[in-house]
Amino acid sequence: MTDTPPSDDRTTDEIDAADREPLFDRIPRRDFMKAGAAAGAMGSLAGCTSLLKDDDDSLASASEVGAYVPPGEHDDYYAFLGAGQSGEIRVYGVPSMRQLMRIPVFQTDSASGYGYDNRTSEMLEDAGGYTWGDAHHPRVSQTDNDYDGRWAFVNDKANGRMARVDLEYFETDAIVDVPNQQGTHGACCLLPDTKYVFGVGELRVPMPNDGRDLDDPDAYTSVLAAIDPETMNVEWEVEVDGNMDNADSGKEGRWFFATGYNSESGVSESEMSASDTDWVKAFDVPAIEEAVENGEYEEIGGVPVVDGTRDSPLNDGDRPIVRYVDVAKSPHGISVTPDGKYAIASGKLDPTASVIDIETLGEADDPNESIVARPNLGMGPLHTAYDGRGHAYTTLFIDSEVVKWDIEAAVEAYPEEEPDPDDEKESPAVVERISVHYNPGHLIAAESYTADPQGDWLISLNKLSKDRFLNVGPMKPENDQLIYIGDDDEGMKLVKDTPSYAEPHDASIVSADKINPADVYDPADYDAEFVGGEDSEITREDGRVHVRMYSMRNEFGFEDVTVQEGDEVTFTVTNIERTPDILHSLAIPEYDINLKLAPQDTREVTFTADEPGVYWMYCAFFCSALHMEMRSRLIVEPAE
Ligand code: K7E
Ligand code: CUA
Repeated sequence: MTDTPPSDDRTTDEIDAADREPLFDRIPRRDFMKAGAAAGAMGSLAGCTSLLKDDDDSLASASEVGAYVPPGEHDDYYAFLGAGQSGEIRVYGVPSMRQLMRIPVFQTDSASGYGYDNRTSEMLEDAGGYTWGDAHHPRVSQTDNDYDGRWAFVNDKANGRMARVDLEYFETDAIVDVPNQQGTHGACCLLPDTKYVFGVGELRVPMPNDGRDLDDPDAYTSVLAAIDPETMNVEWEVEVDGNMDNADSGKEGRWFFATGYNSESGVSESEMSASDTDWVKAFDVPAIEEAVENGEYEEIGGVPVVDGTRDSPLNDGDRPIVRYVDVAKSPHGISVTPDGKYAIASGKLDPTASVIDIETLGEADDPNESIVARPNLGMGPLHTAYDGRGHAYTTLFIDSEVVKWDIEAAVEAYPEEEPDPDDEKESPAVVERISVHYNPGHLIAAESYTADPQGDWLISLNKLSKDRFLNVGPMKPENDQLIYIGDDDEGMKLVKDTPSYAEPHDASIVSADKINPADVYDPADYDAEFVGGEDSEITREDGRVHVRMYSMRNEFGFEDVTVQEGDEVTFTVTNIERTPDILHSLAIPEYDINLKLAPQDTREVTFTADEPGVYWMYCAFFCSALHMEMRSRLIVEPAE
């Protein structure tokens, strides 16, 4: 962001200040001074934990605002967090902010055995064989613009994938490696009914990326991918100009929106941020489907790819497939208001948000006529959430604030002509601000992505915690802060700090009664063959050994399993218990095997017994007083 070469001894505050410099001419001087003074004050108080005290009226205790959930009681909401480069989805209870579960998606996980049994390791292998991912945007499926509790989808920004998590079992059940997409960034279901899951390609690459056009960046493109949520098949893609970034769906089944930076088609930072404007791309989904039906596409990477670039003939007529709306430079987040009226794109490198009137967008000849407000919010607006009472809440990355503003007030205040760039006023639509700690990325309010947000809780997903927690070394936790937004008169209240492991991005908060997880598996729901209490057997054929056995407290189906060195061995193991919460596992030391076995679940693993010896197969979940004794021997006899 700066031309000054970084020196080794700058403080974070100095770096923050340097980050502001290139924005200086784009933001009101008064706000800059204020922000600078705040940064200075923060610096002088570094290490001082009394920065926020009881007399700070932006604070509330958990019990004051109903955030105290006593031991043994349940939360009102599930929050599903895309845990960034940890590759997983994390599940919190809200408002307690207790971490309830981690769902591995793009990474293997030793506790749950994810990536160690045949089914999940083959799924990861078929999806490209990558061992990590960058999970940003977990979006829960909806029917009629409300959560239906079936699935959560999440993108892999690193390796261009989309995954589906089954919310009956809270486990990843499908991953697709999206063709023609190097980084899948934005992710969202087409609403109201989750007809598609969209993966938004961020990085522009040659099409196809097979060695052609290596140094011809003008020929690179990014694509939007429409994925069928049932089959996880990529149905079609649309090629566009410029990078894409975040995305959200309209509520009516027609429009899908993606922000984008780099309308310049540059490859360096200065090239990518040269222009003062970039686009929000509005995809007209039925018009694209019609083009696909009419065969107006090219097949690339096995997928029909429709040309949605600005010069495309498909954007020529009176029903263009993609409308390019000019917005201030490098917009980042975009989200559609609960009533479906507006799509709001946050400026990132510009202190404003652009409010697009969706109905106008469909009618006007010039898509730019659909911009109906551009409130000045503060420095580094990234993402916006809603309370269902007409307010928007936007994170300000550089100012370390959440700003609450009134959407209709911003529309009323918008001048007919272009806003004056020297206008120093913060938007009159701003209701209040609250400091967060520090540098928020996404924020999410309860059911903000539906037509009916709950309006009580908001989580600010902050990138830095600096000195707010005990020092744990150079890599600090992130800080997920719970903010109460349920009382417009009293204002926003900061209730909790929650340290979290790198690095939550987006989240979805869903009312607890809309998610119905199972307690035990239903064998009809999986392919592996259920091995009942009577069915244990060992079959051998041509160097292949298949061991079918049950598990239960406190035994496996066989006390000993003997195989020959070099045999290919398959274990099919069922936990035959029906008691909720009693899990077993089959861990085989030195063969790198760990199958998690939840009640009524069956897992399979295949390996080559290439090391003669005795291996104690044991259960790794502490399941009963005789858990230590729950073990059997794998005996591998040396080859003759
Ligand atoms: Cu802003 Cu990937 Cu949604 Cu992160 S993106 S913050
Ligand atoms: Cu079964 Cu421990």
